[in-house]
Amino acid sequence: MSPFVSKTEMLLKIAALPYDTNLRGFAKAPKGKLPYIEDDGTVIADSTFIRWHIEKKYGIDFDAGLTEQERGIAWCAEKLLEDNLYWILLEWRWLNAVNFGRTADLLFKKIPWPARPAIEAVVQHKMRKALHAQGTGRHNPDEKLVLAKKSLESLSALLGNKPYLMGAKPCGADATLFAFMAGVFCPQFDTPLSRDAAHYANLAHYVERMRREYLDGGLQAAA
Ligand SMILES: N[C@@H](CCC(=O)N[C@@H](CS)C(=O)NCC(=O)O)C(=O)O
Repeated sequence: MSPFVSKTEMLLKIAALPYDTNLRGFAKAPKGKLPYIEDDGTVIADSTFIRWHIEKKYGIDFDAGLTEQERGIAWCAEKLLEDNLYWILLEWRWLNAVNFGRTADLLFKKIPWPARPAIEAVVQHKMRKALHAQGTGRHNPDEKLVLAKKSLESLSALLGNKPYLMGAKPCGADATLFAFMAGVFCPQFDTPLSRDAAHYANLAHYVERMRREYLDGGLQAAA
């Protein structure tokens, strides 16, 4: 449900660090957003700060073996996903009636009527406001699509025939690429990109490869 949570779980998997998930933590999120982690009493919020915490505390360099230039490219790709494509995906997931219905069925299934429609309306209002403030919400559907396609085409070109984003070994940005592409190609959600998966075959295959290699049994949380 959340690419940032999936990214963090994938980082923990790549680092081979054990962890437990807590699906009821949202109310206590220090920045009002997921993910955050608690590690030996220290709370760290935001997937990027979590990554740096893991690297510092456990002596891991997710980008080991990459040149400075490659590290720069990986960072740019990651932030393209998190700070640009994310907003378009957010709109398709939360403001498209069919996709929102499926999301709400997963997230709000235990909330009884009449509270559920009220909560759904509040959530959608919040998303719409955030999208408008960030700017993506001001583009028309064709403009959003052309931006999303450009991002996917760029990522597909960057990945090319390599097994991972920057070469033969996964790097930090692979956790992010996996998380976002798993969302893009998730069969439960209908988007112009998921309908065009064949056009981005290397990215779709990449998701399956990462899933096979790291998730056997699946991510622990569907947060
Ligand atoms: N920069 C943050 C972004 C986290 C984020 O946007 N999380 C979303 C879930 S995908 C969230 O918790 N949204 C709740 C809200 O905005 O109220 C990170 O990298 O962790």
